[in-house]
Amino acid sequence: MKALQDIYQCVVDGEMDEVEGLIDEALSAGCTAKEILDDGLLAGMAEVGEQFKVGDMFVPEVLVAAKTMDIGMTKIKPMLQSGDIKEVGTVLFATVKGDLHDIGKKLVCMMLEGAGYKIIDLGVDVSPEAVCEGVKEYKPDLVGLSAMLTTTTLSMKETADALKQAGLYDSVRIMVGGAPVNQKIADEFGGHYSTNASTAVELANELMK
Ligand code: B12
Repeated sequence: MKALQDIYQCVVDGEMDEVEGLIDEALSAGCTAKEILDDGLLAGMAEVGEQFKVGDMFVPEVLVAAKTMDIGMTKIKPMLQSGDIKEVGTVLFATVKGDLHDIGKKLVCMMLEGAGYKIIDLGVDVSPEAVCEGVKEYKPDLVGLSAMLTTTTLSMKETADALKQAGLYDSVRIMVGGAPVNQKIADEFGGHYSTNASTAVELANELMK
């Protein structure tokens, strides 16, 4: 559909002033928030990823595309969350130390919030010590760690080790995700891996049982 194609192109071009208006147009044209997310915003970001990989886009352009995606996600967030949800658990989230990527993590947080979880997001480049402090302060049921760089997947294990040393490891279950992450990496520290924001909700529900 043209309205969704326009949102896709808007993300690729990093037209951050246009995205909210285009989302309104898509909604008026009958698109659902889920379609806007999947076929507009996420499809656009996937294209950005492809162009970045082959060297057709560079970091500054990727940043404005990411900002555009972020504005779009904030706009549709209330539409993806149903009104009357009872709280099912608390998840403390962090992008691990050394890593600044947060779009995927924000999306996972958004979906979990929509499914009734209370989210505490510590942000990006979060040290193992800061995660330990967060666990002490907020007493979450689950800890969600995100990493998008092969190198920063190591920070996940360091975070789990820090939780063990602080005697906090057994009080939480650790969910992990991000493009270079897999279950094999997660197995190294007793983590639970999930591929995307939808399956993350299923995983969280499973871990809460
Ligand atoms: C946007 C982006 C950036 C932006 C980030 C902006 C932001 N605020 O996030 C900027 C420009 C800052 C950036 C910088 C860099 N980036 Co970058 N970036 C990307 C890009 C293009 C898209 C990532 C994205 O947002 N995808 C969309 C979201 C929705 O998907 P996602 O993040 O995968 O998240 C989903 C799942 O992974 C999962 N998930 C994610 N987290 C979690 C957590 C849990 C608990 C669970 C269950 C699931 C889960 O669910 C999410 C939703 O479905 C990727 C390319 C790619 N193919 O991924 C490169 C990419 C990740 N970047 C890369 C690189 C190399 C860099 C830089 C080193 C570049 C440079 N030379 O400076 C720096 C590193 C900065 C740092 N220290 O972190 C490489 C990493 C290679 C590697 N394997 O190590 C990639 C793969 C590009 C490439 N092909 O080379 N980047």
